[in-house]
Amino acid sequence: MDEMWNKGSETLDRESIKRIQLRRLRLAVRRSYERVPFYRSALKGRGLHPEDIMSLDDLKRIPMVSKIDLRENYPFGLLAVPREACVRVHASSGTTGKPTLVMYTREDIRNWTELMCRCLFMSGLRRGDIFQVTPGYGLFTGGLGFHYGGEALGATVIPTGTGNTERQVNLMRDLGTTMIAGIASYALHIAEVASEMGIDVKKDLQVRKGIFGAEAWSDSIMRKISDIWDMDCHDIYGMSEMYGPGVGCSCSYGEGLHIWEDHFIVEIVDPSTGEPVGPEEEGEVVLTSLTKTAMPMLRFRTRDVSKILDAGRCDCGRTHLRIARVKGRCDDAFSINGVKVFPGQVEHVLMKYPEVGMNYQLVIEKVGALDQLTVLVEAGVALAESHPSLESALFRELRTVLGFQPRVRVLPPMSIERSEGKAKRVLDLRKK
Ligand code: DLL
Repeated sequence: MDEMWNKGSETLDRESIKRIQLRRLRLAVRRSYERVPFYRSALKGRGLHPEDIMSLDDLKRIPMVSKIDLRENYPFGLLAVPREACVRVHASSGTTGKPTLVMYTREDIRNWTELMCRCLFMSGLRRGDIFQVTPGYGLFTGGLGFHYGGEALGATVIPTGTGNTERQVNLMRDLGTTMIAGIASYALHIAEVASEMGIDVKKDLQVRKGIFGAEAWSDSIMRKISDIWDMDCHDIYGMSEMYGPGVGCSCSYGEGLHIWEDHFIVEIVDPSTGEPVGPEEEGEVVLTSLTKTAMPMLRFRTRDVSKILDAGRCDCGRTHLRIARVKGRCDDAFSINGVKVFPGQVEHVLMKYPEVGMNYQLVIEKVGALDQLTVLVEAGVALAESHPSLESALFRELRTVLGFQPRVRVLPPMSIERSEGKAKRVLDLRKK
């Protein structure tokens, strides 16, 4: 049994969770109907009145919302409170065109902070820890989300934000940072920069705990980060539309992520039809916020691919259901001559090889009438001359996993461009 930040809420029995969910869902639907014209007309369009929501099963009758609805109602259209009641604005990262903005009341910030405390505590953060927050501060929810959680929990927070990696490493060494939060690919980049500075992250730094998220990262990347840093790693999930990071997190048993069901309802649907999939089947994650006041979100289509794991009790003692680690986004998957590929499938193969370095990129082009996938992968620092044998080993395994023949090119370390935010893994030149 794990220690917990909020044992009462984290170990609620199933009946209590359902009761809380129904009460909060009915309230959220009523507030949305009464205060947000967009929701009122969407619900009316289905012939639904808030009083029709009598059980959790009725959730299915509510129409789903997507990022497009947020953009169309930019900037204040989905507010369920007067703008004056909002104390914070964030935006979703990586969007093209109009950003999708999200707003928070004081109560929202309080709830978000509570969820962050649960996740951070679950990942090992304690009073007395020195906690370095490396995701960007600003419109991205990563920096301030971790910051507020870390402070409320009572850790000493270092708000470095992203970038200036040498300074990050110097601070880690000088202040004795014990835990870091970040985007998974950035944890690998920090280790590379440290090694160029002559710093061994295992021996010279005291960072032994890490919490990462914001992009899909495979089990093998997690193992690589754990090995390089000698660190206990946790996976945290979330999105701006649901406060930010903190929707769920992996516990010390590491089997998927607990989703805080007293604040969110999770559904998994078939991305093409929107219909629920069977138990433990993979599909698109759809989330309903139960406590957000400024911008309630009813059945938000995340585009993320996951599945609900066995809802039985986890050995950590928490009762909130678990979803599998997010595999990617429905729109990340690309098709090579009709074969569907998730970048994570390739990553999983690459990271099994210790000779493989920190970074990779998938380039897709048209060669004549056919699609061609080239896997660019950096060699680890230690690899000098055996590129051809690594290339052919990777080629053989990728061919088996993917079912077609990709090209594989092993490049020198540090030759693929780094990004300070989420990594850009796929370069689809067919779209240019
Ligand atoms: O990325 C919030 C966040 C910050 C989460 C820091 C975790 C850590 P957005 O910029 O709105 O918010 O992007 C949300 O990122 O729909 C997923 O596609 C992806 N994502 C977030 N966490 C994970 C994760 C933040 N643990 C989008 N695994 C989501 C896989 C993740 N994908």
